Amino acid sequence: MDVVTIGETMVLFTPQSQGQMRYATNFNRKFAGAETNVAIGLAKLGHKAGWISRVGNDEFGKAMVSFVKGEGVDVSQVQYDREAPTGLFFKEIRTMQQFRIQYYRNGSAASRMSKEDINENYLKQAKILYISGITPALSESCYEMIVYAAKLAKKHGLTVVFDPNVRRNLWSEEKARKVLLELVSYSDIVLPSVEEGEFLFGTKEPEEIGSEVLKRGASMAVIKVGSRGAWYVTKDKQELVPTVQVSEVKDPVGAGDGFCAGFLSGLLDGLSVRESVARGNLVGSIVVQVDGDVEGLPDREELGLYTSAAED
Ligand code: CKP
Ligand code: MG
Repeated sequence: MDVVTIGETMVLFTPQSQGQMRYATNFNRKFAGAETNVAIGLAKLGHKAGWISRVGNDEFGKAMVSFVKGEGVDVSQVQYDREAPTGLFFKEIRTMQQFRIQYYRNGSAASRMSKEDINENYLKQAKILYISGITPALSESCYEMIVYAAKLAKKHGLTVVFDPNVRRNLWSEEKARKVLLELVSYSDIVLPSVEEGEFLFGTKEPEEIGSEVLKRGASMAVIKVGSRGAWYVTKDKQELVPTVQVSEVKDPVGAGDGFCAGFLSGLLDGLSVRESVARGNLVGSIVVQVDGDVEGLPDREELGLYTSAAED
């Protein structure tokens, strides 16, 4: 396994009409969750990715596991929970620029994950553990599990990659800041957006966000600065890697996960940090041009086409 991820994936409903969702009667049904968005992105690019989770023992849970498996991700560590349902969320499209997320995930099967869901032998054979700040917000047992998994990964020499993915509607600001900073201190690579960096460290300057991350023990921070691209900060070097401009953003949700998949794919291929960040930027820019969080993730062939177009 190249990358193992742990987290909740939900059924995603998107109204077929724009505007207030109360008037929507027809919805598209998809699946999304930061951790599977990343795992699917990596699998589509030919890497070996696995997903640890719990889903309800219900029709949605079964469809979701088939979907994620069909995208090439190992689902051998996904448990079916007989007592709790698969979580749902809705992406309300106000205007093409404005999206609102509504979760129905309280008490979901995934929120009942705990340390017992982590199989040490499975985890230790991977190169990278990817975690996000969403999982510890789901419940106390999820928080404990993520801390346990991060420590276990460190013990076995995996690279711990952490995307803070701040979700203010899941927990209080104080709790979020405290727990996310704790997780930064267990991580090797931290991938915040500039807004998340500001939330954690009180500064909008990518250089300062990067130095705060490094101070806490990580070896690299990559700060996503929206349509400007991403800044990477290591002990020896820091620079902005600009992204390609897109003519139309159809759906910005999932851009950060696309970035992460592209960036990790570059590192796994042995590219330089700069080249890996550029691949992350490119994948993020492709994702936002397609409706859905994973539907735009490119495969190798598509990535090649886009890469040569970006170089022209
Ligand atoms: O930060 P991103 O827009 O890349 O993340 C989007 C994902 O996991 C989305 O798929 C959703 O299911 C979630 O973040 C979440 O729980 O908010
Ligand atoms: Mg994000």
